[in-house]
Amino acid sequence: MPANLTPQYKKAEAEYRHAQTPEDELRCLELMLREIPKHKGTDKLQAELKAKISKAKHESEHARKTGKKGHHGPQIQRQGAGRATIIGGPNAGKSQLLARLTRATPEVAPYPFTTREPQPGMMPWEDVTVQLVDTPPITADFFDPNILGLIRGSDLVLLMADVGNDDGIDALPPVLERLNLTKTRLGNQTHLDEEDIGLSFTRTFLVLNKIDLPGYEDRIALLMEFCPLDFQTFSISAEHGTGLEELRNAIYQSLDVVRVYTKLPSKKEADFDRPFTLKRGGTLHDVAELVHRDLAATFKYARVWSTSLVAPGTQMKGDYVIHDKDVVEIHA
Ligand SMILES: Nc1nc2c(ncn2[C@@H]2O[C@H](COP(=O)(O)OP(=O)(O)O)[C@@H](O)[C@H]2O)c(=O)[nH]1
Ligand SMILES: [Mg+2]
Repeated sequence: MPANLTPQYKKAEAEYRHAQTPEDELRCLELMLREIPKHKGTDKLQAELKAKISKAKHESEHARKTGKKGHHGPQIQRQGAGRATIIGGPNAGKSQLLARLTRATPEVAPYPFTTREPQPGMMPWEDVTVQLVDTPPITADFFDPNILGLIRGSDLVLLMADVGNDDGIDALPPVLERLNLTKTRLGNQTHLDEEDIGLSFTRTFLVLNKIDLPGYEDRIALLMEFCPLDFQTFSISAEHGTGLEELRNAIYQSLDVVRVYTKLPSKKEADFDRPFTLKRGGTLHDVAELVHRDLAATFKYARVWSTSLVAPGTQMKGDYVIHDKDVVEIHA
């Protein structure tokens, strides 16, 4: 029987994937259990949620007692409109890509394992930013488990392969094999498995790097033959900059967010420096929540300036769906 999961459930599920601490995880799981449609088709899912809740309670208790925060390894706070994590074998050009798309200055070197810890950087896109996280390489012998938490908390994974060298394409299958041994997988879309909520898929782009080197076309053809992947694919040269703007745009577009500028009733102008971003389909109510939890509770109406509305400053209710670049003035 199909589970017919509701949008409310899916929202709770998305939050769960981004949970950074055991407490947060517990809160999201309880919300998921509350929101899950209660019928035969979701029996298994409900049982799993209950099991996860009791485990999360245990972990949260443990964290409180020992004073340890979280269990996902070194924490990198999510920032910006979303997060994309860069993974791949050694020397794929992961750090070079981070250096190219952000202001971060990771070490880029022609030998493996230069990157030992995940490192974030902020990628500008128009007037917003997206967090990119560079990671240590994944090989048959080396796998930093912190990568799993990062992938789960990401909106997108950039799976990189070096198509400039024969070793480069050989390094890709072990990355997938290592991940397939875990419950953190790469996919075409981001979702939790409906049968097993522990199994998480994160949307992935395949990024083929070093197309400035000769013979890359043959290697791409070979790679597609022995390692067919149906991920959206980009061919770039991180060093020379080829294909980077297309990739930058696709990374932002994949987040599927809209921008909204807030304006105080007492001010003439909106705050155009720092837009909030929210998932496409988000409402005025969601904006109020982003500004402040209390504001969501006391929200009365908002005046909205939008290309989707004829009159500027129209009064709208909480269920108004935000369009990109709307200006809103919330009244509580
Ligand atoms: N020819 C070429 N070399 C690159 C490119 N991107 C990175 N490299 C080189 O590949 C090596 C590994 O790059 P790095 O970013 O450290 O790889 P990482 O181990 O995946 O982080 C360095 O010597 C880089 O200069 C590229 O687009 N073309
Ligand atoms: Mg590196």
